[in-house]
Amino acid sequence: MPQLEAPAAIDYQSETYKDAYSRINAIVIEGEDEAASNYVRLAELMPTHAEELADLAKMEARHKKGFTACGKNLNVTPDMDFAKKFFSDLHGNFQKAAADGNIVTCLLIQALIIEAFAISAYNVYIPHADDFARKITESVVKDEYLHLNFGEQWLKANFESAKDELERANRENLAIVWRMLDEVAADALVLGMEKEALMEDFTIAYQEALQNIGFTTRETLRMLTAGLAA
Ligand code: Y39
Ligand code: FE
Ligand code: FE
Repeated sequence: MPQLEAPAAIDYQSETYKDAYSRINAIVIEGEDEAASNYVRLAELMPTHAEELADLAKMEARHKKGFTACGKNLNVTPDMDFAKKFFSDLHGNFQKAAADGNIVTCLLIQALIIEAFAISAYNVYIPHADDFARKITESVVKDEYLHLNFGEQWLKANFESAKDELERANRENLAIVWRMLDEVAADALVLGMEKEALMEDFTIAYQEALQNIGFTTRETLRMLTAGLAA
């Protein structure tokens, strides 16, 4: 299969770049906004971790501000309607799990899947970003590792009781991420981000998180393929 290659030099003011940025920037702004509310919701569901979760929510709100500034800096208006649709399935699943008090599913969706998605996207973006956005994204991605770590630690401590729900939630949500990646691949490429790299970095971050929680390599491989086949 022929590989699409990212262009060597990027013109950040070209109409093509700004058009793609209007959707990717919106996705990131909306993602950070939903992440902030997801951690506020988790704080309600996990009273013994409320303070730490409130801190994570504050970080997400700060990330949203940073990325909003990145769009303004390029004179781009983010397409927020597109971004809301982009996240609607994952967001709906999070809200349903929260309403049912399924903390494990909430953590899998926000703290593992969405954080691993953010970590992969930001790391792939950084080498291709404009100077202003690069500095912001570099500081944001450090926080995202803390968020992933919060989910890992709690799920590791509760692994035996969480295991079945994790496998089910993985089956129900991982395929959504692959579809989201498909939907954004063409715009991401305009920003210098290749789909293969995004998939690879996401898989590495997510699989490593599952192993840190207590799944064996064999189990994580099965979980990743279950998501692909769904
Ligand atoms: O925890 C977080 O801060 C995550 C909400 C942010 C998600 C960002 C999602 C980035 C996807 C960008 C897709 C570009 C290929
Ligand atoms: Fe964030
Ligand atoms: Fe985060």
